Amino acid sequence: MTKALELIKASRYILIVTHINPDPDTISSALALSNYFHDAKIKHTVYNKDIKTFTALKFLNRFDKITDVLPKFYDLIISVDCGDKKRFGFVPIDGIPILNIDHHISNEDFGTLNIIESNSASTAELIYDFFVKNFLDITKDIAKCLYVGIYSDTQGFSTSRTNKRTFDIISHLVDFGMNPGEMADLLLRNDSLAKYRVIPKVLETLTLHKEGRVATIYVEDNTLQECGASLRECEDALNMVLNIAVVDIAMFFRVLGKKTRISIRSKHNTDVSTLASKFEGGGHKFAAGCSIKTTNIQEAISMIIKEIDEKN
Ligand SMILES: [Mn+2]
Repeated sequence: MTKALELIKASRYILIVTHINPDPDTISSALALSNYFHDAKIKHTVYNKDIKTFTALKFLNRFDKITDVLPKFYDLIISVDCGDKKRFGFVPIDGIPILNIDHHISNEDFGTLNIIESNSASTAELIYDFFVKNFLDITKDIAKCLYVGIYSDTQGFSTSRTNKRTFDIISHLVDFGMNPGEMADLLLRNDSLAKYRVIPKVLETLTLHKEGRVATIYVEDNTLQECGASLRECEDALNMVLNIAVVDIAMFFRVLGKKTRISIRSKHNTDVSTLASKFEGGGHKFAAGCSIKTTNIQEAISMIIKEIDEKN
């Protein structure tokens, strides 16, 4: 039994924490654990502060059990895919042990026990390791969760961290009953009409900077309202503009509360995690994010563009 499983077995009630503004890796990593805990009768809750606005993965077993209400009692936190404690969306009670499972290079080792592997393409792969190292059953439901996390964080097996190991894991997940074709129906061939209304409007905002190396797009609240779309339905636009041959860095801006939130993606070996960290953000080499304290998107765009030098 690994130290992580020892910590789990010694606990009475576990709080699994996924990060604010969730993505499929954090949610599916948590659900893989939740499905195991449920089968093993280990008491737990999966917490996500923003779950009410995230419905994309409702086909995963136990998705409906994720809550934005903290339990009254918990004596272990397992955080998945959270680079720092601010990503929890709440302040944990002092002294509660934290099992920190993550693959962000910027992870601050804030846990009592840290399973951090920044070479790993997804947190879901680290959860897979946890199952294998502890000889735990990977059920079909768990295999589906792990596939979603890996598929999503590798952008469909296309990022530079996708390697033989990724495909070895996927091969095992197929052994455990996960069917990639069925998953593609659920993940890819499942778009809303609103998405196709909003994406052209987001693409209309496309501006190229630095001789075309940097692309910026944005969305405003009234556009979302007109189209009946959510922010998540705009996200493919970011990957689309990154696909333009000359573009090295693509950024998506939107106002959230009193700040402008920026998602940054890159290719051609361009590191954007340092750019995000200049604005107290973080992430990976090719995918990072940050916020700027302004509700003026054009101002936020010029602030970021100023920080991009020839090297990154
Ligand atoms: Mn991740």
